[in-house]
Amino acid sequence: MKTTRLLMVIMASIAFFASSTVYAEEHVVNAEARIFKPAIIYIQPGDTVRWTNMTSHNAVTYVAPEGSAGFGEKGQLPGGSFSVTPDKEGIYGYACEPHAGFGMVGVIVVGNATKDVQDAAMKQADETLQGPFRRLLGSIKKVQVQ
Ligand SMILES: [Cu+2]
Repeated sequence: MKTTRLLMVIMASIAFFASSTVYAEEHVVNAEARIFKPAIIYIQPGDTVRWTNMTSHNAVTYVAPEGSAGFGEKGQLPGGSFSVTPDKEGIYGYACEPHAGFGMVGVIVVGNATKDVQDAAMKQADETLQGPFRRLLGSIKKVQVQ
């Protein structure tokens, strides 16, 4: 009887720690020539995005969910590789500033991509983006809504 109870406590502890550590995943986006691959990624809250091969590129948010700090403040994310954990659920549209004119833009969808979430991101992009950064409108439009 005592052994069974101890076993249950151990099993519950393992389940608790497993659930708190297994869920955070890392997703890799590679800079290939002048595109991000994959251009659209779908992640869960708490997941990390790591960009690789970024020596001559950066990744700066131009569209972000309301209240989000975004990332890549005006080119603060250059270099070979770096990681970001988006702070809010929703759609992030980012661009490589030197190559935005070549369409080097990407989208991160955190959590559920509903039509409302997509519409809000499209509205923000339409109202705020200029020049080549408007290419993000097309990328956000390609997000698979649930
Ligand atoms: Cu670039």
